[in-house]
Amino acid sequence: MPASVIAVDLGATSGRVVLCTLRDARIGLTEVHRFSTAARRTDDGLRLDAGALLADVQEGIGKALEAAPDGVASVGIDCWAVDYGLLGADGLLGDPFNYRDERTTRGKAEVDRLISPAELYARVGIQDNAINTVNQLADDKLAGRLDAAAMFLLLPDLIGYWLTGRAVAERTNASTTSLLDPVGRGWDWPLIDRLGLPRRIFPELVDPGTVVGPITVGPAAGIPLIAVGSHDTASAVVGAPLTGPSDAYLSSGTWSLIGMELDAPILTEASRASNLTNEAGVDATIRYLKNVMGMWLLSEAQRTWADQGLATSVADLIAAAAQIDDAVHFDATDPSLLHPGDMPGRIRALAGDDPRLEDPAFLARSIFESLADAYADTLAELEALTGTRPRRLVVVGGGSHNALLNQLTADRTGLEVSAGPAEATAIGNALIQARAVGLVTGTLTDLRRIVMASAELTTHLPDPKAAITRLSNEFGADPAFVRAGG
Ligand code: LRH
Repeated sequence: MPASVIAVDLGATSGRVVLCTLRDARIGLTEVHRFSTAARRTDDGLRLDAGALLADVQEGIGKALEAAPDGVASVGIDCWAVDYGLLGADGLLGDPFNYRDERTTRGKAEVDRLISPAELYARVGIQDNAINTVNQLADDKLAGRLDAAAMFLLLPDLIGYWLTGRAVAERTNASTTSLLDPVGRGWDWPLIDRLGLPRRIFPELVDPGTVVGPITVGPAAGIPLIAVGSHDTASAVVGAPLTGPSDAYLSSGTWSLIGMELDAPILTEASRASNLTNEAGVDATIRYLKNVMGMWLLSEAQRTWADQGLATSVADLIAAAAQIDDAVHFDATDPSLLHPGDMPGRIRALAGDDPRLEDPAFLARSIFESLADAYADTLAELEALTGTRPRRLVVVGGGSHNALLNQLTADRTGLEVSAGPAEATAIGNALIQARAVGLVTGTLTDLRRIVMASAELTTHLPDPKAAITRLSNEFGADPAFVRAGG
């Protein structure tokens, strides 16, 4: 049996195909193909080129096979959540919409008309977020786009269907539709009926680790496709080096997903008020987390600056932001920041129009400070709602390279921050395949031991001076007074 598997990881800005090799209880990664996954603004909304995604996935699989002289045991695909394709009798009914399209406002109004947000949360436990599949499907219903639909497939399942001919809905991603019962873990049929969505379009649910079937087309024909944690965040959590239930995680990329791994969902009104979500995790865990806007704030600001002729790189912005110790703070979970458009302008509107925000370095610093605030607030909510005090924060994903943000996070939360691996999603994807084909065995704890043995992790400890400021803010004391030991 070959010791390698192919992880296809589709992120919101780029996709990558990674050859992952398991040897001596360690995992090694070789990225063989990287490509853009960005949505395109068309006359008919913000759309994804699903055909181009498939072509890049096939190209990457071909390159991975060339790089694996002993062959590969399997292939697995993960992708960002909530987006999907509708299939009719003759294939795809138009290019899939992206969740940042404004249509979700219409769809959400329709969902709110048919079921109150409180009742919906108590049933499915998913955050109230315009991007959710349920809102997108409601818009499709209003536009008549479901009439000819035979099937709805979330993006990784859609690509899997094109590769194998078998249509399934992998559970971790299916939970982000807001149409899954988080306890019984099946489609919530009474809810689907109430929303006027046709039952016929919902495919059979499968768990991560299921063999979807042999790939029938392209360079990997004959190799099995394994359903992994096909929601990228589910795979990232598998690949996060958590050492126990009191380790919190932050999957840091386009979004910042900050949360804890639980055994059972929390469906209370208090949980809804904090807008924490109960997404399905691998091995029937619950990913209890919050969506914070993340690096999108910076990348979208960079796009605005580029339109104004100002080229900036993330590395330069971080370096410049590290030289500043002043910032304005805004709510990095505010829904007004979701859609594409003038990000500096929207942040200025949220942060009281401070003219210093014209300076990219000051804006970057303000973004990082505001993200760290949101992380600290969320950790406090997680503690209150789970009854478990987070002991350590494990940051994974591309954002784990941002040492300034890691340090601000340690200072603001008072927790040890462990950073890495940046490729946790591909690792989590690969480990679930490796377990399914028998290359490794064990629980998530065992799989995470492989991550810890393979990755270089960096630790950021809270600065004692920041701890004094934090405590004095908490207790309302004057920092000078605290310092004087009074
Ligand atoms: C991160 C992510 C996140 C979802 C969003 C749609 O890539 O999957 O977990 O909420 O994208």
